[in-house]
Amino acid sequence: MTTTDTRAPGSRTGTDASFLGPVDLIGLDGQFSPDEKDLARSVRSLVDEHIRPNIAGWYEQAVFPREIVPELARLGLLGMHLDGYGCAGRSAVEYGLAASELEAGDSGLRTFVSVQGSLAMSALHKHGSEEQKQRWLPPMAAGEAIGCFGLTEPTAGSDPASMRTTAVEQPGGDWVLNGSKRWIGLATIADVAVIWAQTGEPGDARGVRGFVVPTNTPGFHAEAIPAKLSMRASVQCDITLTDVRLPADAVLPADSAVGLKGPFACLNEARYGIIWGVMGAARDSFEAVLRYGGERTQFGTPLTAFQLTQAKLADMALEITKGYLLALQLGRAKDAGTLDPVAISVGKLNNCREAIAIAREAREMLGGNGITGDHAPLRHANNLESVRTYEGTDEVHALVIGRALTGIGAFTASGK
Ligand code: TGC
Repeated sequence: MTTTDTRAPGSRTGTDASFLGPVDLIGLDGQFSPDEKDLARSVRSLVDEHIRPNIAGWYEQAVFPREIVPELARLGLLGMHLDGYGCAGRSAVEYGLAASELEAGDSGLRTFVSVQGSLAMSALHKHGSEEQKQRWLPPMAAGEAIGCFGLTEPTAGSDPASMRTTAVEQPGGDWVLNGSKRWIGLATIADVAVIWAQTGEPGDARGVRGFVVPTNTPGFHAEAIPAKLSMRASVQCDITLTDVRLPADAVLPADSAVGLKGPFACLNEARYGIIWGVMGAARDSFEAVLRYGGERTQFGTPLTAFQLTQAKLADMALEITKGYLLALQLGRAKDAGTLDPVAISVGKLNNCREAIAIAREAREMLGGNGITGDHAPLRHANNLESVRTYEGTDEVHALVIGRALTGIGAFTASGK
């Protein structure tokens, strides 16, 4: 038997005005401060005004919309969690909410903010000299300079310690870099690249150092990776470095940047943003199918009146709610300075896995119409293929969690 609730979807008692929309059945809204919600709403307005009307076209034509960069800068979203140097100094929770709203628009646009802020700017902010920070951070926060972060290589993805890019110190102190990087977001449009290179013996994780490389340095070449089936409104690139000569002061000098813990500290920032971001894509997929299901009639009944549809919507809502709760727990810990990298792995693995399942389920519920660019879920699902892979695959994060649970590293057959 079908009973009808005359209230609109999402108008349940206590959640009438939840900024998270109809998915918020447990009053998550009350866990956020007015400032946090205001920030989320302004990012949502930016997405509604500048991204939603155009994203299907950008995605189809594989265009990264550079014109969006000043808008992101105007809201203070570039390096927003950093202090000083023109950065907004926002909290981790605010940063997470912004990532979530941006990714409700498209993962590629959220990735721009992550690569610029969490990777390139964080590397400079955490590990750079005062001169490096003064030179690059203010224009990067203003969107006048774009940065990229080169860690991954054609043969070194999950295992960055095996990188082959070398930096050799010359008599007189200059450095010469040779090698290649792959899957580097924004490299073709970047003004500056933070390149991680081996200064010691091959495979020596402690020999890895970071270098600040203006992309107009002779020998630096970036090329966009063509024919992607995911993150099409975003740029990922190959970089080749051929005898790139840098002055002595191009190295990131801080002790925190000596060895692989230098780039990993930046990956923690980007992984943290993903935990929130992907829940935005999941929420947008859920809302798309909730709307569609209320309008689309089959067998004389709106799809949302079918029990199987409601069961799927309920499962989606549970996972989105749990995903936001997890993100919020980690965000509050980050703001308190107590966030452990293992907890970031928990969030990244869980929320990516659930978000992609939700986006795929939403596509299925849209039927044939769901494979067109008129509906977001398949675009989200395709994008999330990249998001679940970059910044640590599911397997890497499962093994980080496994090591924390058992005390045994199982990354290699020899049990490292
Ligand atoms: P191990 O090699 O033994 O450790 C090296 C040092 O790093 C420290 N460390 C961390 N520090 C802070 N945060 C973390 N999350 C850290 N993980 C490790 C570690 O304590 C050690 O420090 P020290 O002082 O002893 O030298 O590494 P491990 O055995 O701990 O880790 C193994 C594993 C597999 C987990 C790690 O290699 C890993 O996370 N691999 C995945 C790498 C990854 O996520 N790659 C994606 C990079 S993203 C990119 O380049 C392109 S996408 C971005 C774009 O769009 O441009």
